[in-house]
Amino acid sequence: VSQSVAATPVMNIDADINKTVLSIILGGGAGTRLYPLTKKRAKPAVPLGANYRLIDIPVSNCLNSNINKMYCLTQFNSASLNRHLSQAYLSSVGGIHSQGFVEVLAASQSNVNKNWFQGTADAVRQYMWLFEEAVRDGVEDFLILSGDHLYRMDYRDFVRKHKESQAAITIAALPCAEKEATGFGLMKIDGNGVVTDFAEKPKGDALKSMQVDTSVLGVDKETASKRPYIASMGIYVMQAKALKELLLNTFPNANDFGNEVIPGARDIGMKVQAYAFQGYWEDIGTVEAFYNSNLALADPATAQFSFYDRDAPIYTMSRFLPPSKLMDAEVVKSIVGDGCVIKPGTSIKNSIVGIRSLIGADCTIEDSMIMGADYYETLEECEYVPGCMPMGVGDGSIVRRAIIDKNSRVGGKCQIVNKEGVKEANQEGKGWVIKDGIVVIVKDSYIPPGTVI
Ligand code: ADQ
Ligand code: ADP
Repeated sequence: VSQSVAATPVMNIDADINKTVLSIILGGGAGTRLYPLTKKRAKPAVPLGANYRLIDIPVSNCLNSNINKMYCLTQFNSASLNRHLSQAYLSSVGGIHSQGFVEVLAASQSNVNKNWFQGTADAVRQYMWLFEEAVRDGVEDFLILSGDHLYRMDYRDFVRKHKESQAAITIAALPCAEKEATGFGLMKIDGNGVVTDFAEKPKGDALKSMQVDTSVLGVDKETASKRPYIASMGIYVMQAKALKELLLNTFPNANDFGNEVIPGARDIGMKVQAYAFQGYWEDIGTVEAFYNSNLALADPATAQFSFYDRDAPIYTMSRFLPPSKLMDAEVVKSIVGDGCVIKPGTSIKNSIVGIRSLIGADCTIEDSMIMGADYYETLEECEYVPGCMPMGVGDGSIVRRAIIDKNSRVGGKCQIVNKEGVKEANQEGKGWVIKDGIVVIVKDSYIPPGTVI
């Protein structure tokens, strides 16, 4: 919209969004659900879709929505997360004119409380003193996001609806099926979209009682009958002054948004509004959901999220890697990241092969996510490793239904296939864990040649 056109109030909200909205990304608690992917890194740094990291999703959504002030709250600081954010985004958000930033705030850095964050609301409370500085500079609303969601959303519409309804809190919502409903915060809303009832992860009768006709969200009758619950996406716009009041005065001991602050706000008569989101959205915060969503990206029949979007690209670090080299390999329904080398005779199906992956000759990789490596090794470095095994997958290995985390060395003629078909196992000492039947090779592990898992 050109500056000379008289702006309506609605356009002002959009134009000013980079001054009036501060985004707060909840970057992960104890990190148990995605463990062992979070063993050596903060959750937002977990690799996604061959070239990306989880944090790229909310940060890109913010940038594409003209929001350039972002804090990411994590339990601990991670070199890779800070490096990734500064290298990927500083040039686009920083600078004297844009005054934007993407910064990691770790629990122990707080000057108020040296404890770990006790939950999502507690994490925001511990940094309220810093967010208040943004409020003094003109921020009116906080956009609270999660670090482990896969979706594309224009937050401008979300913020605009929030402003128009003058709600204290607006919750992004979508219709959801009975099977998943118990894992979410569920709502009932009136004809104006005002939340009249909110229950966090209810079970049994309490769950049943949250059933509604979700056609109020604008979906067709058939979808409404298959998805009879209104689920919170855990994504909120909150008035800065309302949130301060809630966290510091009304509920000073509340640790969680979903369990305590949101139902509490409604109970004390604050206006809590639902915002109907149309489109694909997935919480990928468990190993199984993470694995399934990654693999789904590679298959056009199942892919619901596209990285190929001209108007709303997903950004990441520019690594200046060479193109991938495939030497007489068969690659079917797979995504191969930058800088990989795949040797002859290897077959890759339904898989994600991440940056700098080295895959030996005559390997079979199926239904797997190989995350790749953070750097290329030199021959000297490799000599310190027993058997001089390079990072990557050695010749003649079979990998099926597995996640191989970064910088791991899987020797030649290994079988990473969950041979005994177990659901859960923990062999961290040996460098692997099985979760939901998926073998996860822990980051930096060494799996000797011939190992069968
Ligand atoms: P959950 O995702 O189960 O439900 P929670 O575990 O509180 O809620 O996590 C929300 C987000 O905050 C996640 O991205 C998580 O990693 C992060 N987080 C958790 N603890 C944190 C901490 N101490 N510090 C920093 N970040 C932390 C929520 C809502 C539900 C909603 C679902 C949708 O409570 O109502 O339906 O999200 O997925
Ligand atoms: P993450 O949080 O993903 O575990 P780290 O914070 O441990 O990542 O750092 C990974 C980064 O460390 C890589 O980008 C790489 O530059 C560097 N790195 C780690 N180990 C080595 C090594 N042996 N040689 C060179 N660089 C390394």
